[in-house]
Amino acid sequence: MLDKTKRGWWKSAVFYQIYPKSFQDSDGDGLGDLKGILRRLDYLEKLGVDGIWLSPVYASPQVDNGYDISDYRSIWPPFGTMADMEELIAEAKKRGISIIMDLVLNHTSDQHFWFREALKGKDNPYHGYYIWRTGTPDAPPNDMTAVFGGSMWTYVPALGEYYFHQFAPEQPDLNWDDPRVRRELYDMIRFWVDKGVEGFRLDVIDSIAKEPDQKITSRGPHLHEYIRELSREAFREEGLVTVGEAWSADVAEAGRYSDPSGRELSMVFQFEHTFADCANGDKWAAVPLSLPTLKRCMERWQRGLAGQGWNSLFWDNHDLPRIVSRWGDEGAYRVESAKMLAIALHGMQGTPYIFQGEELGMTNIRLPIEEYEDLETRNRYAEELARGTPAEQALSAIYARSRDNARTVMQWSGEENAGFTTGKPWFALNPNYRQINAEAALADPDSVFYHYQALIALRKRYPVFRDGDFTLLYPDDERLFAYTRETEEEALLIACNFSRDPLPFALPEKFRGAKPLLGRDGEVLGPYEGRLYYQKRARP
Ligand code: TEU
Repeated sequence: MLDKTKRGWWKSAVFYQIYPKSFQDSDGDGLGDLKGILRRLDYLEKLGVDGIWLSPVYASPQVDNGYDISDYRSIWPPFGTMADMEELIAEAKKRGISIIMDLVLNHTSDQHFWFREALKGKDNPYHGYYIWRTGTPDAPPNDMTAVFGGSMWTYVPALGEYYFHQFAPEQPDLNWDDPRVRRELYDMIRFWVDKGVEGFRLDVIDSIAKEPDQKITSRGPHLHEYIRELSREAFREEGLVTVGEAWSADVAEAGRYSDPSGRELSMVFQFEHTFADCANGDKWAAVPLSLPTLKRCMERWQRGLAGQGWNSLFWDNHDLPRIVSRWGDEGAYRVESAKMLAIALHGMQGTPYIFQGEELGMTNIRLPIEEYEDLETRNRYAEELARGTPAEQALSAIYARSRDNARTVMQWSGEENAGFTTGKPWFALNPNYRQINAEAALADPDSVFYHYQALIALRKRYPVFRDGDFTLLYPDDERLFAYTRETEEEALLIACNFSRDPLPFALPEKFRGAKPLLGRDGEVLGPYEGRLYYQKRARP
């Protein structure tokens, strides 16, 4: 059992991300909820995870599925009550599972009390909680385009002002330069710490410091000052784990966030690796994966943060397409590729995050365009058509990259609605649920589920997973991702075939005679086969 009062406990931990709306419904309204999560804690305990990153469950109009918060201190009623939240925290803790809440500190919903007040007038005390510029209806302060499309500025005629929003107009950015805003947010975080929450995921934390007039939307000059203050004022307990979402982070910046002496965060989610199959850094411009690009990226992050800071490790989350469909195989080698991808990721140094359904090898979905729910997806499709892109070309980009790929409801069984709800699911259910579901996985000792369970257990058993030095092998090979992790006492060898071709693989000299801890033995890696070798070394 990990001592969660000590800094760094998360270095041997594995976390699980729940997107509450799509995880488990308990009352038949077709929406996942807190009591549903409560019902699935034994499943998560069996998997062996040490914490749950819970995507937002706060009161919200749900324009962006909860990433538009209207009250940080109450629960969105369809998800349940505060008593349900307190019960979930307590029951999870009994199972050695920490609750890690998702904090959206960069912006609120436009329905938040603060913004409703701010709209009342320039002299309202809450007006300064947001970012305003005087202007005329036809001339926004500048031409910045919001993440979900349209201008980053929305005009309020009654005020003769624009307000700034990096995302939807319903998500006005908070003004972190106002110390009152920071104090309000710190107090709110302490409210959740006092309820027993043991960690936080920080939405777009790199954007809290910005200079909109210079078109700077992240990594503004005060960023690390604000994060240090946030940590000092709100994340006081040594054992609180914090992970900041930082799309703009490079290795050096991630080292600043996660350097323990800097007293900022435990780690960040960096996204460089998610562009290894994108043209020009555009997630919608899908191209075949360049494995050497991915490997070099992973090598840079592994070696760049070693001894400095700490890596998060993930393939999937609620914003990303599912990794089996993206870099594995949806067909004959789905299970094999899901296991291989798990080995490739979990063998590295860092804290792994498993997104709901990843442990089952769940896949992407293809829907008629009108059935997509995500505002980013819908806006993207409309924009593409408006600029003359052929519909089928626009749709194929959505099939590959829509965030809705991750938001299909969790596949618990082969029964109606995959056991997710007794009502009508709020969003799509992948028709492959009859073959891909938790019930079938638990009944199959060779399932992806038990493979993840084994990887989680290995991370706790062998210190080399936490401490081992990373060395990339065969960097230019287009199909093989192989690396070692070594300490004086132990060594790992990971060998993953990212292709459907059998791949000759000879053990490196130092591993001669080693037997795989996970995967098969032999001198050929099968299609999408992953292997993990472990070696105890005599001290020199
Ligand atoms: O995501 C930040 C973000 O920018 C992503 O939405 C990303 O840019 C996009 O998915 C790329 O296509 C965080 C949350 O994870 C996301 O769900 C929210 O929509 C967003 O912030 C706003 O809160």
